[in-house]
Amino acid sequence: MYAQSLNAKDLTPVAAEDATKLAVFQARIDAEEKIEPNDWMPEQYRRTLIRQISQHAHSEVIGMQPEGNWVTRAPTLKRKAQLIAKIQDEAGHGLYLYSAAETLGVSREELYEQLLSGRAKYSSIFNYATLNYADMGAVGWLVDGAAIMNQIPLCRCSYGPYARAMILICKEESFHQRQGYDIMLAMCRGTPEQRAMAQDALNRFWWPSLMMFGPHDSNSTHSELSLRWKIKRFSNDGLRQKFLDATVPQAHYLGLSIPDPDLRLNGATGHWEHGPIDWDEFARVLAGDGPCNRQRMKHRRQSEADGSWVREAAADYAAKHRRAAERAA
Ligand code: FAQ
Repeated sequence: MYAQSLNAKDLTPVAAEDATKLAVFQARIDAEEKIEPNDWMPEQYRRTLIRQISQHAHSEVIGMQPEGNWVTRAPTLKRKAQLIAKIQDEAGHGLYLYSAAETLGVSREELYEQLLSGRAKYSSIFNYATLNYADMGAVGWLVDGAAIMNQIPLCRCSYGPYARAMILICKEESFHQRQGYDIMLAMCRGTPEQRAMAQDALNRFWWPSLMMFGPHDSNSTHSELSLRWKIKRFSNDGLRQKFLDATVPQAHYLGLSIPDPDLRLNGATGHWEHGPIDWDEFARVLAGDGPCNRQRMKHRRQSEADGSWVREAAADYAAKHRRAAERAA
């Protein structure tokens, strides 16, 4: 996904790295030591982290849009305050993550440019529309639920700044997931119309949430190296399975049905099994042809343009103070 440019041809392949340095690096990873910004690291480790962390940051920033759509229409003051707090958290996560990426030697301007030019992508899930208020419940419950499942292991990522950033982020994601489930619970205990809205939101967000974990392991290009370097701790399918096992009973508790006729509990393994995922849909969304890709990018570019005067004013103000300090020196 993300910064295809980061897969550029000038990348030093792992095989071309200094063998001794590589062995020491791997031994540190195996010993669960954290890699810090000034430590030696293989070029591909750096690039993989920049790609993943920046994608994650872009996802948080773009991920504010589907929810921003409902701030003015949240049903009560309490729900509105929760939604605003959640969206603010997501802005904060984006800033944290951009800072973590910057420690790897990439500038924030470059990362923004990659997003705005469409070279860097963001999570597929944020290209789906939020059509009714129950979607705020489904996003919190399922999307933040999937995000936490993926992100708790990232607190143990081998790269120190990313791992440390994830600790606060996961605490906040946990609140997000709970407020989403609380919305679903309230709607499922409400009128038949509210229950129908909750079921409709689950129907639309179920499959895209499963897709969030990425392609099947057999098609995951980056997993092997990311697992070896302990950037990822679990494979895409491994995390998807954990999500499924945690979420299906939650749906049943709500009295909702999962929109998957093939869903079954495997008595022998004790795990839930899902039907086939529509990978063509996933590919279309990644290629920029999902329901809201164009709208999301248009909005982001407009926000960037609208904010340019603030950045210019801040830069002028900083320059003015720098000149004053120089004159006084
Ligand atoms: N969407 O080889 P893999 C959130 C791409 S934050 C789009 O398996 P990897 C909070 C992948 O880049 C959500 N593209 O890749 C929130 C690669 O393409 P490339 C974001 C995807 O990196 C909640 C190709 O497919 N979370 O939700 C997706 O090892 C509510 C092959 O894939 C993170 O970013 C996808 N879903 O594993 C905010 C967590 N999946 O680059 C607001 C950190 C895969 O070769 C509201 N990221 N691709 O062209 C990760 O853990 C990993 O990057 C994965 C993908 C697991 C997402």
